[in-house]
Amino acid sequence: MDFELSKAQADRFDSDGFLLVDRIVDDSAVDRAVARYEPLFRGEFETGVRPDEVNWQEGRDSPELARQICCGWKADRVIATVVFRADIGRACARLGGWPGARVHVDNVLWKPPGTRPLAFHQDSAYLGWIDPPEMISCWIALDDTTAEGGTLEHVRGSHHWARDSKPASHFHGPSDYRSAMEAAAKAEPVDPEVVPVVVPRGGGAFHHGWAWHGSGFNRSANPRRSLVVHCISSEARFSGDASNTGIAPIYRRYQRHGDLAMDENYFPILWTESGYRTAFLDDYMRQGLALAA
Ligand SMILES: O=C(O)CCC(=O)C(=O)O
Repeated sequence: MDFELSKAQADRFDSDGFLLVDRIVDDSAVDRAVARYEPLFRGEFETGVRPDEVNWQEGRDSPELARQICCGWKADRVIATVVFRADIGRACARLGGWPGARVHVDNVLWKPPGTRPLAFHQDSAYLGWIDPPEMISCWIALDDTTAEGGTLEHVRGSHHWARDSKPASHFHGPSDYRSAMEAAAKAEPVDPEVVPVVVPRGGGAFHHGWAWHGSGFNRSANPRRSLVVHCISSEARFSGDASNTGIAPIYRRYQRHGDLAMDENYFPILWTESGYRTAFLDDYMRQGLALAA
């Protein structure tokens, strides 16, 4: 385990709702993950398993839109070599105040030059089907990021705003991508301070599930690729709320009948303070490293 948060970083996260970090993973991890982007978005799934959400596929979707896949780890063991890192789980658990962290989903994101925004939102607004509906995310830049390059943007202190937003009705590509956040800021009322995540490749940002975030047009000449590990508490369970909002229809398929426990085959535990980690992860990562070698 390499990445370790300092107390000062954790304190900054508590007050801002996000934390920028210059290095989370090394260059070899970045190179490995980037090499899988083209095949994944062509629909070539190394394990033979389709990711839970394929929001963009070559030949099917508009080249103007940002490319997104959720749960790339199920389709590609090389992607899993980053997503399943225990140090990322430990950092998310510490920031969440949890005894441990498990993966809810990953996001494989690719914004080529000229592509459109992703709407501002609060991640926890999508989690009514999880108890507790809390998330801490680790967003890893796979390219150096710039403010004009469509990088992720956070709003300082917005995790303290009202926790009543709804999942975005138009997530992929809206020109007015900040509008829901601006309405929420007006209701507070506060003047929102938007902070772009400008970091070298391998760096990134952690964010709180109630922090408002999104990203604008990629107006640069360079791609903006990133890999996000969205963690929930190792103790999280299904909430029993059968409403159909947000992403519940996709992920509640993994709930066993009459049982609120989250199955580690689909929501694996990365790290706990007692030393527990889901059994298949290390072998799965070893296989991914061998494939990438
Ligand atoms: O990378 C982006 O543009 C959006 C990422 C995001 O929404 C997230 O990490 O929660």
